[in-house]
Amino acid sequence: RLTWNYYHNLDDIYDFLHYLEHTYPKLCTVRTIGGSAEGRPIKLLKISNGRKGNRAVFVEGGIHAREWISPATVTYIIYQFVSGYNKETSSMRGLDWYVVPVLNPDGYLYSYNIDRMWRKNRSVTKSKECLGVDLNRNWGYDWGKNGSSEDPCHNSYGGRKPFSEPETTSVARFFLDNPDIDWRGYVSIHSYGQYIVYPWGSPNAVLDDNAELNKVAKEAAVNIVSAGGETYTVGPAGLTIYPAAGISMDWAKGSQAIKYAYTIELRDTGRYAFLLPAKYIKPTAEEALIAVRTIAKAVAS
Ligand code: 0X9
Ligand code: ZN
Repeated sequence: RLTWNYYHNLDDIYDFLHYLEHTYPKLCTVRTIGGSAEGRPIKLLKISNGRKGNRAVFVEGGIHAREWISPATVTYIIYQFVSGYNKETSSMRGLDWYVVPVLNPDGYLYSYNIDRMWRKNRSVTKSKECLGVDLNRNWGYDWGKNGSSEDPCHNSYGGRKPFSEPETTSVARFFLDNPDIDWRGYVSIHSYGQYIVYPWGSPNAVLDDNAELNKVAKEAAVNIVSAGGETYTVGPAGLTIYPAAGISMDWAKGSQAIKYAYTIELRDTGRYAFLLPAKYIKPTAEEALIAVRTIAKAVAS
């Protein structure tokens, strides 16, 4: 079991996934979809009632090492969902969920034990001095453009080519290997800033379905406030936060044609920033759960 009163280490998070599979065998399956640069497993939890024809949503957490609230929130969401499954909305239950709570296990461990502010993975680069690729600049859509760096010593280093990293490749390969999954949603969970944003990450043209994606994001933000939560700013990512190319959300939208692609930047707005105290895990995760439920409703309808 996990609790949400403090930030857990990687082993606890992975054990928790196996605990869920053991406790809810009809709903939960754990799979290792690949390995990290340092050889750690990348684990995925599938939540499904097994019905044929379900649409699917991919939820990705922990791509940035220091954003500890992301894996904490993702594990909270899956626990609330699975443990209260029968009371969940029919939209939630009518979807198959594919969840990777920690896409950057090496980075998470490094941030947890050695350098709290580490962001990237831990892969060896062309520079002798600097390690790590920004996994949210390494995806194969618009790679290397706006807001990514060619300097391995920079925090937004995109890698030597698109999908140079085993962490991003593991997700891309999972999609390739499973052509029958009916992907309709992709949610990438980060901190901080309190944003619910959608493509594009680099400010190209406005999407054809901009109005639809905006409507769902706004609805999520309104639902959060109605539940007594914080304010979340909504809009296209590149214009609302800053331009960033080679991000997972744009790959989901642009390369996989997944309609409802979102990035959620969790609490806060800068007071504690990446060092969000653990007492805020539960309220933050509750807000994210509301957002995910709102997106699920749109995906299912
Ligand atoms: O820079 C990122 O990858 C994300 N922000 S973070 O502080 N969590 O690192 C933003 C990704 C969303 N896309 C854009 N802002 N374009
Ligand atoms: Zn991030």
